[in-house]
Amino acid sequence: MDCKYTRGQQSGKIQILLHLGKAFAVYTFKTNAMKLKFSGMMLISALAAISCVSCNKTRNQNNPSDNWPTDSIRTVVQGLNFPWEILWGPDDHIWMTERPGKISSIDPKTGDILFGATIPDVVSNGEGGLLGMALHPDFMKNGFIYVSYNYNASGGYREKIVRFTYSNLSLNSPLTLIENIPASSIHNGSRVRIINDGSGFKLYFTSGDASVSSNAQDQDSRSGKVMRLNLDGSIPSDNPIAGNPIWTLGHRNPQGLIFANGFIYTAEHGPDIEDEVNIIEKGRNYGWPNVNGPCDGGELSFCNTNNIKEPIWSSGSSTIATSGIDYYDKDLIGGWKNSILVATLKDESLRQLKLSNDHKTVIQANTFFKNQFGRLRDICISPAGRVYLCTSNGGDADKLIEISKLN
Ligand SMILES: [Ca+2]
Ligand SMILES: [Ca+2]
Repeated sequence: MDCKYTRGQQSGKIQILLHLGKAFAVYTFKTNAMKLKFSGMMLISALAAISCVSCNKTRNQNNPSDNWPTDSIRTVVQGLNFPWEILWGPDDHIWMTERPGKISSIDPKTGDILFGATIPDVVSNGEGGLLGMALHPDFMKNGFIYVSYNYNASGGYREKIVRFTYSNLSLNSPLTLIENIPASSIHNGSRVRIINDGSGFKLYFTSGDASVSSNAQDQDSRSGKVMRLNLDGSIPSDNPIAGNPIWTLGHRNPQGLIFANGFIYTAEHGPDIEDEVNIIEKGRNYGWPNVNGPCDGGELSFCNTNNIKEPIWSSGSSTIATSGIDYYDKDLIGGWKNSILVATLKDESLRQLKLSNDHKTVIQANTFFKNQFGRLRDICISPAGRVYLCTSNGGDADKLIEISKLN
């Protein structure tokens, strides 16, 4: 039984359905004698599927047992062009966007590109282009892929979220969920996540201030926000402002977004001081451009009157350019357990932010791989605990790197 492309109990259940479906398809029209055979096939199929669940469980216990490296740092794919989002899909492939407009899926073990397609109306301008991506929780059934990208509209350079349906090795049926978000050659935010926040699965995504900093404080502008939609693009009835996709305001350029420990964490770029990691709370104001990092000095009066939520970590008097983040809770790299991992661009490093037991504060910060790979844009983590990084150096020389052990 090949379990390579299945994972966890949910996949096991799907496998059972697939087997039964196949048996029904083949044998339902047969005679009584064949019905016996059908029952036998059902049993064999069910047993095979159960055994698959069993071996998947083994594999998911952070203890990889195949010949996949567990003791190295290696390049999985090279020759990439500004990869922006990397995520571990429910099909156990790494799904990736590249800024000029390409979506790929990658076999993380071999580096083989299993699928690639380019979205035709992506316009890459400076830091803009095809940016964030998320897969629907039932991706294996419905093939829904959500992407955030920049395009040219009649009013100028804009950003939108589009849902594609992945089927027959192509992206089909584009459905625009939200559009006309202001965009710029800098500060486009655009990280996308699907999060079950207690009201079912919602689409969360970030926007940058698109070079107009005052828009981040304007609740009628979609710039400089964390926004929240239903998965069909409609606005949830329990958003802070009726009929408005805005969940929080006062963000400069949030390029990190993750849900862990019951919290939504963001990372965002500061100007020349105070990159931030925040915990996102409904309706709160995160300060930009009136407040940088924690509330202090001349910021205090604004903080006191504007429901400001201070960051749980900030970079102080300089910046490192925080981009994609993920939360590490695996055993494979034990020193990273209970940490937010942050890809940094300017600092050309991975930053580990060790969390407190209640996950609300950062108790230690450590730097890894300084100047080793160049600028880092994003991170994803496999169920076995391997960490993947993508670089952002350009020149068709970007890489997907696998970390399974620290030196
Ligand atoms: Ca802030
Ligand atoms: Ca401050």
